[in-house]
Amino acid sequence: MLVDKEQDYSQGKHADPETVAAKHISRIVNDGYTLIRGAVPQDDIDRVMDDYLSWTEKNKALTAQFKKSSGFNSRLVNFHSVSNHAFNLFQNQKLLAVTDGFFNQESAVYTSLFFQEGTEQNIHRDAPYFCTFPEQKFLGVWFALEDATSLNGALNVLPGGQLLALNEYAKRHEILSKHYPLDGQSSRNLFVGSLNRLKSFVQQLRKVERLPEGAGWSRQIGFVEPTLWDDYQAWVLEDCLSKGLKVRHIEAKKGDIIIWHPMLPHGGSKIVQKGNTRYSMVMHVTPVGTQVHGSYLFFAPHSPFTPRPMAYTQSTELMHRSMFTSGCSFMKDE
Ligand SMILES: O=C(O)CCC(=O)C(=O)O
Ligand SMILES: [Fe+2]
Repeated sequence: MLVDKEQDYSQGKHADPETVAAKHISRIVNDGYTLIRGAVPQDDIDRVMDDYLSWTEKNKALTAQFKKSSGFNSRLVNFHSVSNHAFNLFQNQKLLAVTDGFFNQESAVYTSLFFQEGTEQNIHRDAPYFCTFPEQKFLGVWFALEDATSLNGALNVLPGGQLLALNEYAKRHEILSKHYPLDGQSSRNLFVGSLNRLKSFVQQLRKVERLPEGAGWSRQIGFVEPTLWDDYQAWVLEDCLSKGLKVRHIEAKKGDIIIWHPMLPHGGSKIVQKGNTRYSMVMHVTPVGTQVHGSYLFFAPHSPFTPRPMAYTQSTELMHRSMFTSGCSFMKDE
């Protein structure tokens, strides 16, 4: 396993902010991720931690219901919507220069996850559950709220894996068809699907309601599809390794930010020293107004789908950069 050898762009001749942002963007495109060292002041992180501890204290009974066998809390979804300090992590000029620059558009938080310990997640691409329309209008933005090491579980990435995703519609179709056979009129449906997709794009511009998701398939394809997810991620890993890509382990310091490409395969390394926390927060970032869909679009990109207009909050200048959420909640981790 390789260990990240990050170049520090914030020093010397690279120090001009635009040059720094451009280097990070080019690293996201070419390597699939970048690391912005020391981007968040330590005090700002301490405020987020204080908010988390007081929120879990205030919601003690709820928090207790979401304890894992390790004794730590399950992931907390959209904590940024109840903690201004958490949301402020995103209001970071170094970060916004990169995310806005990558999209060439103003970026916003779609959702977020707050983790108390390492996730030990297998290598995966986020894309099936963050399938934007059009695709790849997404970045994973990960904040180290304390040091993440090989002991408490750091991030693992497969640099270059994002470049292998350019021509994989046939593979997605193959995975889908294994579990969701086409309903007898396959070729006709696919043809109609392509036409409908074109029509749907036009209708979307006109904001008209359209056909249900996954029309043409034997049953409705949902937003979250664990079977399709598992098959797809297993194939992604096999494909990357067979092409010689190597897993890289990224140790991060409290205050570092890691940004990953929409198609970068990544995961959480094993927690070697059990019982240690690894506080971190990941924000799923999209250009303001972007529609985010799920498996029904990712695995059947030529089928019609219902548009999902997304409300991005407009109440204050600050919250303009966030999608409207219905508050924060735990998601059971095990
Ligand atoms: O924090 C980690 O260990 C991985 C997080 C992740 O993969 C995600 O939130 O998409
Ligand atoms: Fe992920």
